[in-house]
Amino acid sequence: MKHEIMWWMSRLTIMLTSLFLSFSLAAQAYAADITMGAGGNLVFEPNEVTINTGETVTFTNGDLPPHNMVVDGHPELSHGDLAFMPGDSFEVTFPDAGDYNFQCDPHSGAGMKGVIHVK
Ligand SMILES: [Cu+2]
Repeated sequence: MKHEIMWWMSRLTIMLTSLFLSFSLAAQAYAADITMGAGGNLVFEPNEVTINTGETVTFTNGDLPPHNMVVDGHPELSHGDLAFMPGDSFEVTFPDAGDYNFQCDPHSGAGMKGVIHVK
């Protein structure tokens, strides 16, 4: 009986450890945060980031919404829907290496553009 309890406890430890590891691996996939309209300026902040293949960038509204994020030549990576409320956010995962130029459609004329380098 005592051996059985020990066996189950070791099984539980292994399961909890692997659960914890998968959470920390998932957390690592969130590579960068970019604020749209940071500090009341029509900019992406930062407007240049470097991530690894398969990592995710989180775009969050700062001030002066609405904003969106359209990647040149990559509609599948773009988030054309406008985010209207301060604090609204969306995530984009970049599965392939390359340099991705992106812009906010309503504010590209004001220079609201950026680039993501995916290694
Ligand atoms: Cu904008």
